[in-house]
Amino acid sequence: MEIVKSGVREQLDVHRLREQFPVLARQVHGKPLVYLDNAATAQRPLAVIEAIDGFYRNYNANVHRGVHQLSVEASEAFEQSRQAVRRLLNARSEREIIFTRGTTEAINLVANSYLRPTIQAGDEILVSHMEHHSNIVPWQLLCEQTGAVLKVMPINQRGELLLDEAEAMISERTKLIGIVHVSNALGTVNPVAELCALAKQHGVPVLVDGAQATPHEKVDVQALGCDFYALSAHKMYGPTGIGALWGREELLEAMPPWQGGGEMITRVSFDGTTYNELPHKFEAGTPNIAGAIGLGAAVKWLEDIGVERIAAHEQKLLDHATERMSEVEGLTIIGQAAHKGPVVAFTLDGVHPNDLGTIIDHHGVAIRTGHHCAMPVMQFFGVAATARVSFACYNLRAEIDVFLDALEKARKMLT
Ligand code: C6P
Repeated sequence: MEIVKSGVREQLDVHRLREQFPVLARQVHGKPLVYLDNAATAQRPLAVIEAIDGFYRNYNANVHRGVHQLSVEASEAFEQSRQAVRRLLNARSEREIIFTRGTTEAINLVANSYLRPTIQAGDEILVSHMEHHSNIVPWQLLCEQTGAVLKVMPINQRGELLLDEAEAMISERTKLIGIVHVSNALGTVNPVAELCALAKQHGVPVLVDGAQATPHEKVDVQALGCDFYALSAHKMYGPTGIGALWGREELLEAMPPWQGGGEMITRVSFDGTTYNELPHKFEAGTPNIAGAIGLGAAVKWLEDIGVERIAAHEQKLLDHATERMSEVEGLTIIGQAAHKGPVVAFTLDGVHPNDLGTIIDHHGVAIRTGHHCAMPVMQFFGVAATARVSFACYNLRAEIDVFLDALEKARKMLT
């Protein structure tokens, strides 16, 4: 699949790539599907669908528990997926990769197991104004229960983090900084490495919400200098209900388990229990085995295609969409950062985004409308909701044109 010519990989053959995604061949309301809701969840390639199917057909068994052949095969596949996630993030060790239900659970794990045991009243947690609710509410819960304080790092009107102001907020009271790598609501790619370097000077750990980053760019947690990194498989062509938390081994070692049950122990008696080693200490109960295997397949698939090639293709789509959408009367793009992922959120004068989304859907085009689980950033921009198109490796320039035709028809109908 990988084509290398004199060291440079060729551009994506998007038409061929699309054949690997069965759902893209379907029609919606009698029109060819144009799927532009990839930030909500991407579609799955055959490699992922078949990996999950293959597990259930051929070697379905519980992991780490049986001596029988099926369990051995399932355990091997499960652990190979952990290795794949380790490679994806360039983590030092597979001991640092904890399977979770997704980004949300990964962040809750850090809130409950890393911060809760040590945080005191008056301590501070910093997050940016553009966070998804999953990087706000777990900290608010913790603050309510402990008297700690959640503080907001400001952004500008383009939707960029104000790094100097953020640095000025870091003090000896700061116990953690949470930052989204790529904003789902604006598309902003945050200067994570710079923020981590600043935080490090103050000895403050940084958790990165990578849900929207891993499908679009090469992530290297060691180069970023962060301490925790959260991801969801379903944003990167893998299944729902599975994701991962990466954490620095020394931090994870020192953290207590956050859920108790099978798998996370070495010995249990009524006199006391000893916990399993990393990463199993944080994986109580039977895990989402098929999901993890699907996630491993998604990582391998991304490696085969090449995230850099995907990013180059998506950048062209983003440029084309931004240019054409800027010409639409009454349309305002919300989120105009200099460095953006393939997301364009917008409002249209006098039109509710939900009405727009419904009409556009009748042209076969799937977009997302609403607050995108990022209400504080909507409040910052003074809007209740936006419409959002978000691109993936299989999207075509021509699909953006179909969307724009549908948008124009909707605009004429609604204004
Ligand atoms: N954003 C969107 O349409 P989960 O649900 O745990 O897989 O991911 C949550 C999450 C966390 N952070 C960011 C930046 C996200 O974009 C998301 C999911 C979807 O934008 C659903 S609201």
